[in-house]
Amino acid sequence: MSHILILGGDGYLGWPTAMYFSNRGYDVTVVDNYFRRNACTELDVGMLYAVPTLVERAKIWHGLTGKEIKVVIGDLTDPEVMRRLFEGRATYDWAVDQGFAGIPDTVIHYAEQPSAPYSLINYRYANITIQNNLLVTNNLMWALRDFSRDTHVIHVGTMGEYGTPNIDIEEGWLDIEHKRRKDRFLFPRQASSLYHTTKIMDTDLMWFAVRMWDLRITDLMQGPVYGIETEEAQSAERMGQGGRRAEVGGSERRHLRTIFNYDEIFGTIVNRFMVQAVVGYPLTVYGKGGQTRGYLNINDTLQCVHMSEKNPAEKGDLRIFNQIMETFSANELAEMVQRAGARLGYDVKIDHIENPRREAEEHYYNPTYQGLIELGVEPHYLTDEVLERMMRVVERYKGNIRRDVIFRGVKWG
Ligand code: USQ
Repeated sequence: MSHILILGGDGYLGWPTAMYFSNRGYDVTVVDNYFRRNACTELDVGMLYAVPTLVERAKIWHGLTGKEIKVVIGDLTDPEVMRRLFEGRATYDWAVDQGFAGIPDTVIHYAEQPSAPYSLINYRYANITIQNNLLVTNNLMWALRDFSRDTHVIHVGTMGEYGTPNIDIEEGWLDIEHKRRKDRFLFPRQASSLYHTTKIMDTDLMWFAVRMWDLRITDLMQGPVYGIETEEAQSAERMGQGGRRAEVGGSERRHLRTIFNYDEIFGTIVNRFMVQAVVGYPLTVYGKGGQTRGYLNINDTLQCVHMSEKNPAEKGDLRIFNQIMETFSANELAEMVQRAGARLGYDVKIDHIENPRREAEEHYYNPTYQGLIELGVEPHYLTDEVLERMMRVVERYKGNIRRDVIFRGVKWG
């Protein structure tokens, strides 16, 4: 059985990824230091619902499915914590079988501070972002160099590395002809937040490691993700409610849904707009609303990671895919949420507020995103029906939604 190590296994993408692979028969180990939860508490951002700890979630998952997800709680900026995972010295905070899970065949690297606004609150949060993101990536590269050069790394990067250039965005690389000579380079990158800049630096660290040590790495340039339900969380909930495993119970606290943020710091635009629509908060379109990005459903993140795992990069290759399924402007998203809200009986208003970010509000945007489709990914598109379904889930937690965390105005300029 293939062993998958998920760094950042407690996050919005980490936990659904852990269940997804566990459900498909992989041996899964997750590592996390609860950075995201602690930051949410420190900044008092509120979440749509409470989620059990990673250890509790792994126990619930085991109770429902009989499958084991090994859990390590640790800070991967500490090189020893990283290296133990490859040497058989890791201490599991929860595992049925405490034996060494073995050198991972694949590492999925999500263990990063993921918020652009967080990285620009002040110099302290800027430093936390730089320190966490670069040290974790560098520690991983050195652990692979020293213990396992064959392990395939799937790193989740970001489309924001490219910024919004006035030319078409290729998948990671660009062929350049200069003074009649040709070469291939990383596509020019110019991020508009410090967080996104750390992802550029990650790519550089990984590209260096590939050139020096022949590692095999897939870097997924992901756009903003939306969504709340994944197949595993839904079926776990059904099992809990149906009493098939009565000891697990169906109480709201014990569900296996992913962490869901709707605040300005950790919430992404579609998730934020759905929550705003449900509580009658005018949708917070920043500035003119022409900002266009590539978006994808959380279920497509899982598919993309799975397809990348099944078709690993070659040794000595930094393979880059643009991980988006379609593009929308902020205005288009607001109009879609308004229509979906109307179907549920909400009179959704759209506001254009002063943009707290420094970004182009009207720009050319034409990214290529063929590589993952060619590997077999089948996109789920964002439609009014999909939005309506997601908003019905959000509605169930309406009583938890705090209006005061929706907009605080972290200024970037
Ligand atoms: N926006 C609004 N109103 C809001 C929130 C956002 O108009 O209330 C706009 C922003 O100005 C921006 C766009 O929507 O132009 C996307 O913002 P976002 O907060 O959804 O996403 P972003 O800050 O870019 O970051 C998110 C994830 C990050 C990931 C990135 C992919 O937090 O981890 O890397 O999406 S990408 O945007 O392609 O770089």
